[in-house]
Amino acid sequence: MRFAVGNSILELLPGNIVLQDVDAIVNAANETLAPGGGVSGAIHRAAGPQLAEECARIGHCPTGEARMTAGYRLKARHVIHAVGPRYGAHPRDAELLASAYRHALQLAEQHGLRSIAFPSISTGIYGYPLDLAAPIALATCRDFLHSHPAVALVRFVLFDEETRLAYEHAARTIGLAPEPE
Ligand code: AR6
Repeated sequence: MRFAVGNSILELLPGNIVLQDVDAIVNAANETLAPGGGVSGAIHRAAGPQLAEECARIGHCPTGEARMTAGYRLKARHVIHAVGPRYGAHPRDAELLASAYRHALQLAEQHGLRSIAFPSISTGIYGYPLDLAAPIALATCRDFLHSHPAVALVRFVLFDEETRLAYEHAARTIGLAPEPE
């Protein structure tokens, strides 16, 4: 499913983020930037051990922020490690989740990257309810693209059916109109 946002594209795609041929893929990281389970484990396995070495040199990233590394053995040239909140039903969760997406997008733009692929940050091990996280993720990316047209493509790579359906539903609820297939 694709949505036009100004001259840019916001896209929802089922699949595996490690296979994406984009300027940067985003990792759902933790504050230590150490390889974890979930999408982080998959990205580190595919990129090879140099990715964890570069992450260890950076050392830390606060929740709601992001850091960039090379992509090593991945097709993607860069990995942007974004740290979403561990869900605790706190009002600040929403702010921190939006901030993690925004930081990742800002890093991409600052480095002249034009295409970026996200997983659904915080909705796995970190327990953020999908029906709450999906509209925040999509609205944050839509708003960023409106004001930063240099980023041409934001793709959400949705690993399972439940996540894909939640994002498609959220796209409708925030008023994104799909382009004809
Ligand atoms: N491609 C795309 N999405 C994936 C893939 C993949 N290959 N594998 C899993 N997902 P999670 P979090 C989806 O748990 O909730 C890590 O260990 C998954 O189905 O990876 O932000 C970190 O080190 C879910 O929809 O990230 C942190 O400690 C989404 O990716 C912690 O987990 C995010 O799930 C972060 O937890």
